[in-house]
Amino acid sequence: MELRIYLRIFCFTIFISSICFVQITYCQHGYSAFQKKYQKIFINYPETLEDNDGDGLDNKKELQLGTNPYSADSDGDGLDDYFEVCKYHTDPLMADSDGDDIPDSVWSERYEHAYTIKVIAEIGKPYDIKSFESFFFDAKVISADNEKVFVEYIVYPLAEAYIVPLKPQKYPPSVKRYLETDIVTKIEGESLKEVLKLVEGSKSDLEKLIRIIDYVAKNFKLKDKLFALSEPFMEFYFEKDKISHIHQNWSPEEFYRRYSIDSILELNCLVQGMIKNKSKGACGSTAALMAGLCKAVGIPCRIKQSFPIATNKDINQVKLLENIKNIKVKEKLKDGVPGDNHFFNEVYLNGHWIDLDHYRISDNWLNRPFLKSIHFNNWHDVDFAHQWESWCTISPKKGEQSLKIRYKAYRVISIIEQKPKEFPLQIRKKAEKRGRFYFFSS
Ligand SMILES: [Ca+2]
Ligand SMILES: [Ca+2]
Ligand SMILES: [Ca+2]
Ligand SMILES: [Ca+2]
Repeated sequence: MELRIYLRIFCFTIFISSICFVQITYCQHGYSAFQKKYQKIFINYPETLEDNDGDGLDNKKELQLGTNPYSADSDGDGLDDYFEVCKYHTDPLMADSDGDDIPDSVWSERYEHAYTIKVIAEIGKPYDIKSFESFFFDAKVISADNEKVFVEYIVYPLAEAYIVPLKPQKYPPSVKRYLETDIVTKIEGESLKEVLKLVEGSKSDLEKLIRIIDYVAKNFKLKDKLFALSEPFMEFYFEKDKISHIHQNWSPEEFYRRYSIDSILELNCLVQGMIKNKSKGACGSTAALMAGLCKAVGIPCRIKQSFPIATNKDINQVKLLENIKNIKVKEKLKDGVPGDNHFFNEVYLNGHWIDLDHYRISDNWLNRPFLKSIHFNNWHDVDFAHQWESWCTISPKKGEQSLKIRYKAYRVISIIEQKPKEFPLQIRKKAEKRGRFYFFSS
């Protein structure tokens, strides 16, 4: 019985990690599109820009849009200018864009102006309700019991973060937390010097980040297949600065026969070792690496886990996609799986958490334009490893010998396509004046 369970866990890990591995290997080759995109940004903006109200839109942009550069929420409706412009496509100058006497910030009003997908999902423990939201979607808990929670997600596939080099800003305390390091993400000594040298002379967080991405893309190699497929650092338990124990039960013996604990630590478990050896594993340890590097240069960074909106491996989920009429969106959703059961990062840039996904090294590390997955956990480093493990398994109850597995810690129940409301021509015209950051339709 036990052996069967270990085998299933092992296969599950291989299954998830192998997809990450394929993506990372694929991405080792051309990151020129990414480089070009951001080089262009720096050519367009040779100096860092001012953002007086810290809403993420620089003063010049606000002048262009007609919004107030001294107020994050020009029309006082509870939605920041940035989100009205980049995500909701409501009018940042009208508290009630469609004139129905309900302010734009009300849940049902926000998605009337953009093409969205409504997803209802059931999520098992452990979860952190605060982690459910992202730039690409909003999330609302519909109901909860002791074991699971039902969440309504409104996904904005056309949302696009506006990213320009801004003058450095102060971070709010809730964000500062993501600058702290621990044994996994700590970088010291020569490695720290190497990393700090990389960002010398950078004028903005964006510039620092681009240099770090470039450094990882050019220098870090997947150490070997077995490492890539096993995410060994998740199997270590840490207490303060020490390894307290290793979750040996969880690992197949084969793994430990081939690798000593020291070599696992040295090569792929701790960010310090990864930098020294220029090695990395699959998505989980690369996310740890990125978190360590960003924190070292003063950019708040966190590790995220996501699950796919739909999976073509599951016939019931394919059926759910029948509701999607937009062919492009449908195809994306189908092909987004199951690799989006995935770990990546969010960086705090220009006043917002922005996706930083290392598997799209070619052009979309930052600000990936279409979301196929839903975030459901933010992790602060080591908590991350432990929680992931408990998400896959249930600790044995008293008297029970072995761990139980929970493969389906989440389940998507429905997927509904929502088109923007048909607005009178007058409203549309006014909206379209605001250019590409405003009004999109399907
Ligand atoms: Ca601003
Ligand atoms: Ca503003
Ligand atoms: Ca507003
Ligand atoms: Ca508004």
